[in-house]
Amino acid sequence: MSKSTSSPNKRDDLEMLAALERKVLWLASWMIHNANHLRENEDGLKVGGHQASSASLATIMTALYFDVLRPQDRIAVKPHASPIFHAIQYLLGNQSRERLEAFRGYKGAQSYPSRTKDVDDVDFSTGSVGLGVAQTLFSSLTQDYVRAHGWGLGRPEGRMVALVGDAELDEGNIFEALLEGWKQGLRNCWWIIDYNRQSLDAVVREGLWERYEHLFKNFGWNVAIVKYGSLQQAAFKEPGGETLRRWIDNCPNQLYSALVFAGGAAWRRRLNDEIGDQGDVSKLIERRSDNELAALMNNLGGHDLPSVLDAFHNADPTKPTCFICYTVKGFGLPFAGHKDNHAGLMTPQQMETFRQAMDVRPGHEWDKFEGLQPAAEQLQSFLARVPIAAGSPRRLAAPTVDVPDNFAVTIQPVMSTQSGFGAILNEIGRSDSEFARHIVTTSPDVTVSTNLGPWVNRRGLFARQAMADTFKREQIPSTFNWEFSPKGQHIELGIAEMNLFILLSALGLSHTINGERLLPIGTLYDPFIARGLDALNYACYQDARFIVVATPSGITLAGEGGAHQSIAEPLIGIAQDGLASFEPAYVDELAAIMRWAFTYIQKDGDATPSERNWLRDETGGSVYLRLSTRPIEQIKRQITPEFQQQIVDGAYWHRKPGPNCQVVVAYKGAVAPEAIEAVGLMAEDRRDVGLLAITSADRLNAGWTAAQRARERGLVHARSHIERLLADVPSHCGIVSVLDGHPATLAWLGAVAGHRVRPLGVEHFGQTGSLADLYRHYGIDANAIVAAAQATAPGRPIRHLKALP
Ligand SMILES: Cc1ncc(C[n+]2csc(CCOP(=O)(O)OP(=O)(O)O)c2C)c(N)n1
Ligand SMILES: [Mg+2]
Repeated sequence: MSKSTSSPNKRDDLEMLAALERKVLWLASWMIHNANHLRENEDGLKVGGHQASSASLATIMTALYFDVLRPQDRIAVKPHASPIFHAIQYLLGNQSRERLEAFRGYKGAQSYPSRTKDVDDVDFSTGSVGLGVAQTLFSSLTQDYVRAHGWGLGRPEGRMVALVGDAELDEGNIFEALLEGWKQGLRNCWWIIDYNRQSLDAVVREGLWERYEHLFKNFGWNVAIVKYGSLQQAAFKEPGGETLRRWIDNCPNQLYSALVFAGGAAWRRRLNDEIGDQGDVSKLIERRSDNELAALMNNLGGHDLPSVLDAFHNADPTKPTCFICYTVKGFGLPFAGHKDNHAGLMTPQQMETFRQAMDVRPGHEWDKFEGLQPAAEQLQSFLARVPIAAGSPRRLAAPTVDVPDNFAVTIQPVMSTQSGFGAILNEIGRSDSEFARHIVTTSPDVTVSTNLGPWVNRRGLFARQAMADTFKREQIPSTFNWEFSPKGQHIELGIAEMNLFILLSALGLSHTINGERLLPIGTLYDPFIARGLDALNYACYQDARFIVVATPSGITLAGEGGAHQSIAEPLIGIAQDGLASFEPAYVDELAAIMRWAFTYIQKDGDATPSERNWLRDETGGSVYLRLSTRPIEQIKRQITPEFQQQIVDGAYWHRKPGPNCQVVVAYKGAVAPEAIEAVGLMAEDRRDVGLLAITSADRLNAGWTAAQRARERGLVHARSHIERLLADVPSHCGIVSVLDGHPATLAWLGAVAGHRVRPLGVEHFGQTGSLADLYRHYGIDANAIVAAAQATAPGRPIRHLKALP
């Protein structure tokens, strides 16, 4: 059957696998039933569980986990196959009965496999369909990157495997990834399609497998079609077998599903009606009882252990492979094949019948080997021998990379944060330090326009095969040296922000997957965060670690055009879990933040918040830097460690307000010059005006929330950074907040200590113009700040205030 040494070429092993397949299906079904039964009265809701979706992968996952996978392989399991996954882990000793009993409940086994919330060695989280699939592709590229740089060569190469629902292939991000995989010479990647021809609502279109086959082949993949099980293959060799095969091939998806659901007698009626008068094939049908006939017709390749094992063990290792495995949604369960089965749950009566069929005694539902034919000791020793068990737990770790104390950067008198970013990386790029070597950058076709050019010039582009820069070879002058080599440190992506974030997710998990740490930085235009947002969220959910640099941003990009203006991103920066966001105004602030960020993305401590800022700095996370192309006059100043800390905590007094302060201007990012100008304009008419520089609304807000929660729990002395900063600001003082982004980003500042606040910002977009035009148009220029101050902090008329248009 197989050429591979690890394949179960012994009959005994096949028997073991068949028994385990039965057990896996039972445990998954019981887990779902049990959870629903226990909890349906708690809140009137059933917890659900996707019995049917799980069942269609029972055979394939049994073959993978108990035979095919090796410790170095990594797998993304289709979200709704989570019960099967947990059942397998339970059998392997990696999952507890308590957690299975609490399936979908608080601290129980998760509804969809989760790297961060499950305990049973989930390689890649899944849930938002399509993303886990693409993650395997980018993880394979990451593995290539790591090995090409001479790391991790002591470990064997792993295959990155995705179990893919057929309807999951409707997600566009999968095709974006395919294209990128083709460009980068993908290998070591398997996508196993659960071709049950059912989605959530529907039965899928006819002939999709042909489109998939052509498509994958076009992108350089091998395609293995696992259509017929071994019973069917044997029947096709009987007289009349070819007629049966033709009938199966021509049977529409809807009808096949309906007949699977209806069972043996229905199959007989239909087959007799359509091919029953054709001699040999009639005899072939007649020779079988109803049950045997149903078993034959249901014996699609994806439910036949010998067929799937054969396909997996014979895959060509030099290419990525797509397996199209024919399956039945709900296989082995009473609603198998029914188009409404997606959310279907077995009734207590059906479960009882199933229990009896599985030879499970009441009270022994969780016993691992209950009702199985091979002896328990045999099964236990088989499980101890399965290849994947040799490497458990498979989550790896890597030491942290030291970050220099300071980033040397020559700050020009007038400079934008975007060019500051380019200059800082350029300086890092000069060095041959371990730190510089571990940085990997990537960008979806905006490498140069986000200022990564100088870094790429120094460190080169990555490709497994070297490729010279033709312009350079032809001696045509160019600012950029575009040479690809296995040593390059920039991964050039096509214009697809989903790919950017999924690649960052893969690079940012390298320490746990490859045991080698990378320091990934991705750049893109700020508005296009929205394009890749679900993938960014996914990367954070998996706890991947990276820095994303978004530039240009806001309406400050002025002439770049209305379509590229971003408004909501600062709110995303506040709301996105696992992502600390910053929007500095000055390059020295940026350097301080970047230095901190490289350490933060490597942190892996517990979640105890620091008493200083009430942030979870020891836990670490990823970082989002919102930068700007606007050159602004820099300030000559010393960044002391205390000052650096304030910048990182989210704010500092640019101009500390006096005791009689009437108004504070709180600004964030590129509007710093307007805020400064406004403070100057009202200096004569308002007392002790304060100027608060905000570098991170996100961290200020998170610290404030956490400190309040801590106080409510009894830690009466808890104080956050923003509470300390505003503590001495008199309560009658008004605050005008301003940023190039949605005003709600800073509107909460008034709630910290009960000040009136007038939040300025951008709520509408799309207008082109010069910077001055746009700031005036949207109301974030100095005059708008002064007008807001006049309204918020009444007093004598501010004489420099011009009438507003
Ligand atoms: C991005 C996203 N959109 C929608 C859903 C809801 N959803 C979950 S599974 C599914 C389709 C299931 O079809 P398929 O992938 O064929 O798996 P099957 O149920 O057949 O096993 C949908 C729409 C989701 N999880 N993620
Ligand atoms: Mg499906």
